[in-house]
Amino acid sequence: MQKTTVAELAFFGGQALFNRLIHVGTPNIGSRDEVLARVAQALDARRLTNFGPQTLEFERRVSELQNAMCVSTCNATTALQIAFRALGLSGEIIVPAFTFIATVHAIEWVGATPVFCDIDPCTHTIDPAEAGRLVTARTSAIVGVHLWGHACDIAGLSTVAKRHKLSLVLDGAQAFGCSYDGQPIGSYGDATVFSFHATKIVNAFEGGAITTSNPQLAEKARLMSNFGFSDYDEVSSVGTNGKMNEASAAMGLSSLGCLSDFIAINRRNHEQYAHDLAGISGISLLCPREGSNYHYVVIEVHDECAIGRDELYQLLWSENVLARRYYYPGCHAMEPYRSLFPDVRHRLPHTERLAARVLCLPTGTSVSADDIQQICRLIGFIAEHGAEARARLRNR
Ligand code: T4K
Repeated sequence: MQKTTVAELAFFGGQALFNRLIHVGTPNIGSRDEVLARVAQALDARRLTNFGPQTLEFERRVSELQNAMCVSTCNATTALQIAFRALGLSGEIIVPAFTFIATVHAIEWVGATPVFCDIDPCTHTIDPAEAGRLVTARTSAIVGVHLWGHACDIAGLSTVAKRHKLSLVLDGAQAFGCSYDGQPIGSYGDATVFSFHATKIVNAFEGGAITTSNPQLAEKARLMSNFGFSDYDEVSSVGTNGKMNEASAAMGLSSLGCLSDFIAINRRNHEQYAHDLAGISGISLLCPREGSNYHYVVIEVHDECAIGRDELYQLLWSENVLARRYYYPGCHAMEPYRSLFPDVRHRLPHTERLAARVLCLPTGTSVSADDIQQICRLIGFIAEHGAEARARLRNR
């Protein structure tokens, strides 16, 4: 039931618009039958992990799709840590502050120092010119993040990395299925890391991968993901347990088979949001770069909007629309980084501005056209009656 008065908003005592929770990140399930059959195969074969046949098949499929070598992992955070260790990174690593915290934690975890870089306000991805200005004698790498499922400026970053002889690692956790300049996204940089977490476009319950065109790096990463074992009784490097298991690979393979359908659904949803949000004063929708997988629907709530981002967020949650403030307040404003680098926010104006304005809206296979229409009408209603809603919120 759409609202006709502000008093009907659920936050003020009305009935919630949806009688179920609508999340950002509800998993795409794909073919349930294929997943169950593949898990049964693993059980029948009693081969559950340690590079079993389904994991190897998953790696082959990823490798074909990305036109690069693939090392599967248990998640993307571990994949980032392994990639950084395998590349021998140390000292300072330049990274956007506007990303999921895992990108930065992985740098800190391997003992390097994250150097926060601002973003391009149009694409929300790392600004290569700013990255260039942050290079010092201690810099070993730049980490670009393909945020929201669209590519960062790989050409710009590659130029800076080449000029200063730095490694370029690309965090493609959100970007499986994307392309850049017509090529699969995983074929760029020294290494790209993907996530196959439940909330990602291709999911393996939990999972990750490193893709690279460098065979020595792939070999090192592979050893590191399995404790450094090079043979039954031989360990040849430091390592961790970063292996993917067979149930995850089963889910991942089934999910990969649906990738083009998932992208098409995301794209259709995005187009509908663009249509249904058009004309709402003070709200804009991020237009993804060419080659996107449309995995996130990202709006900005501008100062001209009659309602603030956080107020809109609060009102949407009461209606069971669980929009997310990714990536608020920015990695630099979370511990331990807030204490380690208390002054860094002054050189991150775009990050700070966006962290206060951005809202991600639900999309993916669990969200219908009707859901989107209702969500957009609700946002339009709140924006239109923003002054009254705001006054009521303040008086509570
Ligand atoms: N780099 C980047 C740029 C990343 O975005 C990520 C992860 C990583 C690295 C690290 O990748 P992994 O190590 O995770 O492979 C979620 C995900 O947990 C995280 O994987 C993802 N990025 C991040 C953007 O989103 P949270 O803390 O927001 O997750 P959570 O639990 O709030 O889940 C989101 C919503 O999804 C929930 O409100 C409900 C729904 N959901 C979630 C799960 C797990 C379901 O409906 N079913 C489920 O099974 O981080």
